[in-house]
Amino acid sequence: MSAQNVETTEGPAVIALGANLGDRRATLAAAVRAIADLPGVELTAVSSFIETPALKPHGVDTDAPAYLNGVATVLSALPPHALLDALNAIEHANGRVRDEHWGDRTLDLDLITFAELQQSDERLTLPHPRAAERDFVLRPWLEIQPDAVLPGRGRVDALLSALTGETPTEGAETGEGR
Ligand code: A4P
Ligand code: MG
Repeated sequence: MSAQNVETTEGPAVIALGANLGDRRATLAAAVRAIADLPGVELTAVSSFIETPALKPHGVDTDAPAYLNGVATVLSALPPHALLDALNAIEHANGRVRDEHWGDRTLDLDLITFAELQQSDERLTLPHPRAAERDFVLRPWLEIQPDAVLPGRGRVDALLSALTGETPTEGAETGEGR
């Protein structure tokens, strides 16, 4: 196999799942099944689902319904934009309505990383621009991939400890992420 078609090369990808309306656990489980059923996509791991307070543009909102968040990893033969389209279709099938920015939602699927790609256009930014600041993404990701690295930002364990003030357990002395 030649490596000339880098754009369409199969890649490992990280998907963040969130829900704060309806039967959150059932919705996330349905989303995981739908991801696993996508042609060209192999589900490789799913984290546990954690309860997190809703983050709104003005800060944490404890009056809003809490989220259930998790992370799944896949091996995708779909290129990044096609994978994002497929994730949007799964959101739509699960009743997602886009109105308020960061509004409450039955299902949010974000593409956190696709291989080592660092790129941005009007539809897709990789890695996801806010992933490094979100413990509800980093913590479940770390659970299923302890050596995870966020391209351009460094090790996920170091990013999470910088965020929470917790000491990383081991091997996180990258000098990045402070
Ligand atoms: N887009 C660009 N890059 C990406 C990417 N890497 N992954 C574009 C997914 N989408 C990407 O997203 C808005 C636009 O981003 C899309 O048109 C897509 O092409 P959206 O899903 O329509 O809207 P959104 O999710 O409300 O906006 P956004 O900015 O993606 O919000 P976030 O960053 O996803 O935050 N609190 C808790 N506790 N848990 C949560 O999961 N989630 C959010 C949403 C807010 N607060 C939360 C949580
Ligand atoms: Mg989103």
